[in-house]
Amino acid sequence: MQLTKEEFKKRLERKLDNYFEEDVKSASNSDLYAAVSAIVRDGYTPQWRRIRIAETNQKQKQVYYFSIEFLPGTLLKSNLLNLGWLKTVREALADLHLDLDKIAAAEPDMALGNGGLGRLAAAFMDSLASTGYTGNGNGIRYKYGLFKQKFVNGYQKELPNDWLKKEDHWEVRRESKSVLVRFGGKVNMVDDNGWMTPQYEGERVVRAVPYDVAVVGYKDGLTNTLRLWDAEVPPEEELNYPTITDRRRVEDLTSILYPDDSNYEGRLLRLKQEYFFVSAGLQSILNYYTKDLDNKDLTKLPNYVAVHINDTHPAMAIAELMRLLVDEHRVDWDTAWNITQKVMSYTNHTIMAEAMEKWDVNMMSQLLPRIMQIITEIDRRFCVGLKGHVSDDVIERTRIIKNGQVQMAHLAIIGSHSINGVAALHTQLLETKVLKDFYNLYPDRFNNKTNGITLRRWLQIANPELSDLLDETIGKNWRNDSDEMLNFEKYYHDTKVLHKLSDIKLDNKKKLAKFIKERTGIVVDPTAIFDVQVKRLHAYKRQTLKLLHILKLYQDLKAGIDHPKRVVIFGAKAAPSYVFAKQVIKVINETANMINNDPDVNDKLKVIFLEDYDVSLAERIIPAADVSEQISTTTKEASGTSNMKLMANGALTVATMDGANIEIKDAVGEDNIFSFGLNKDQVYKYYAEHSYHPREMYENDAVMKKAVDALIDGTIPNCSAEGQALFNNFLGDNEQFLVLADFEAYLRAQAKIEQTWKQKRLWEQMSLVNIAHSERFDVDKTIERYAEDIWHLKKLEVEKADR
Ligand code: Z15
Repeated sequence: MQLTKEEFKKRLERKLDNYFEEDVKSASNSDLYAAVSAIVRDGYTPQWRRIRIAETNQKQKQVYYFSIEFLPGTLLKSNLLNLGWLKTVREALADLHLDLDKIAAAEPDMALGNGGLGRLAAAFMDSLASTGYTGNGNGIRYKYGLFKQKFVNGYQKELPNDWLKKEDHWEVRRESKSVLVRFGGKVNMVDDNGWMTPQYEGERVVRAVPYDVAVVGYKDGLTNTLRLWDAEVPPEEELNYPTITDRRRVEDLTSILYPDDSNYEGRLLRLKQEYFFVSAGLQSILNYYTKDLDNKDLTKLPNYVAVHINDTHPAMAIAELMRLLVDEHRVDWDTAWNITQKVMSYTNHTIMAEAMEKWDVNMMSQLLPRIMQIITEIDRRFCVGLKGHVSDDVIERTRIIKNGQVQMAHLAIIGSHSINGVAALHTQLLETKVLKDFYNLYPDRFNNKTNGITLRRWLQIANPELSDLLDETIGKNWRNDSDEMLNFEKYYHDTKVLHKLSDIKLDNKKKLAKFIKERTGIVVDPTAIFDVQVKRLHAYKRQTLKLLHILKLYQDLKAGIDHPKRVVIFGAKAAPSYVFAKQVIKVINETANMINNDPDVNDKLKVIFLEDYDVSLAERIIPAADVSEQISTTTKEASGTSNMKLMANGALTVATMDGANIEIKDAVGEDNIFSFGLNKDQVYKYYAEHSYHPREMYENDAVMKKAVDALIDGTIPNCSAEGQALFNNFLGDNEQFLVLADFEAYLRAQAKIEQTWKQKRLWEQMSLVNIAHSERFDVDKTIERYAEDIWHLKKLEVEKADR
């Protein structure tokens, strides 16, 4: 039954009356948000229940995506879209003189992730439901999401993100599915009727309570579950937690999301978090398998269950499943190992050494004595198994425990049947460099799965005008079948369509300009080039290279050299403990201040660093971008996904040949992208030969010298210490990210951008080609490949959704 406008209005009145004793005229946006989201919940709840029953009846294999981060953003509009209600509800509200966008803005952003990795996990959830696979998310219900970023005097300050303050409208507490997770204590193995069984002494028991969030698939899709675990004192253990401090320690387990992206800190609390959600998730899977499915034969587990390990954070799942099988279900080791390997698969998201998790053996032994024993045994058997077959060097390099540390990536690889990278180049580097030894041992386990994005969110929700233009030109079916977006290329010579495209972009830029004015007080010209770099702040992503380009433009403008008008827009959070990243923020903010207030610049250049970049802000910025900055040091960005979102919205990419940028170039052709910079062989040559000498480059290139010197010669006010830090970094022989090596090539690419910008029609044509080819990065395609190659899933058969 499709919802009509009239029916919606009726339901809205009823909800407002029941919940708040308000009517549509008196209700606040946050009341309205609560009422509309309640209607949405009523809309999917019956199907959610039906799907769960169908799953159990059909006993189809299911995937459980284990991830320490999920970053869905807001859910109201996306749930409306997926239910097929978005248009009706928007119009019904408009009839009542209400604005859906304003109501939706009252929803706190569910920021239980840092960046690409968490956003990918959320996209996978949406896609599994939309493509019809039963996929479950397994993660942590952090009380505080990723910190809110503020700038004070140009410095980043972090504020807690208390997203649950107003209660979350999507989650359902499922106390009956609670399980117990054990930490610490001592373990003794005792013989129990011939089975060596652990006896625990003095361990602490924590109750894991799941909060389920419905994942509503698009149109006729499924309604799946994202299960997030919270930690509580078990009612039967109250006496063991007598003080408030004791209790708080339990609650603290799930209280904060570690704010580091691609950077590992060996904190005990983080290790606790990892084990907590892994153990809870696996226990609930086995409960379902043995009780709901009534299956006693655990050797068949791989026919029903796939567990995916998203980066190494959940890699303990391998040892924990072994523990549950061997200790609790009394499966012999070899059989259990066989089951485990078939169940587990692992995605690697980075080749950077500083992101590789290595846990201290002593720390792990104290916190998780039995898990440490099991990992030790896995490691021992791995070494024994290889002895004599490969050199001892290879064994030493690949074993799990080394120098008193547990190499989590090694555990993940050894215990899984599939290891994938997230873009073609990334997988190739894993195979030939970073994980070469493992690739030689297990070539069949390695495969590539290039990342994807939710086009539903980034086009249909974030850019409705462009979506309408696609409807008018290629018809509506691209909304169900992204392949059809390729037909948009047929309009390459269609002047009317090209004009419309540029009108839509201008419109989106006006909206962003208005937002920028509201947030910063700064007026920007919507006809300028909107040049966008949005992503975490990280040395390897090289916001610094953009900064040097800005300084060069500024110096040109001061010297009377003209450039097309440009607004550079940054969005980026730095990990609170990442000193260099924070220095970069300070210098960019001071540079922005200087340029935005310099009358000589005459509004030709503006630099806008928007605070608190998150999914919601991305939805405002990305549709308004002309230029997409994807300028990481080649080999360092595993894939990138903002590159895909920006492309889908018609931005032209300036790109190093890194990560998925290469595949974007393959898709659009080299004439439709501005590629530049060192290739991977040149990068590795610098590292191998220690031949990078940035000071020589700086001394021999007057333009570069002038831009770099601006950091230390007093040009930029109020940041001499930070400017000096950047300066020293750029000129050091061990500067790994090779910023100066790419400077000149980057300037050339930017000059080409300026040239192209002046050819309006060509620009629009390039933009059109980018939009058309973004179909290649539709996350549904990525998910189909995971489902087929790694998880071996079939689609659930359900009657067409009755919503
Ligand atoms: C993270 O966001 C990514 C990798 C990591 O190892 C961690 Cl800990 C966090 C990112 C990659 O940097 C990015 O290139 C990739 O697109 C994204 O994961 C999703 O695969």
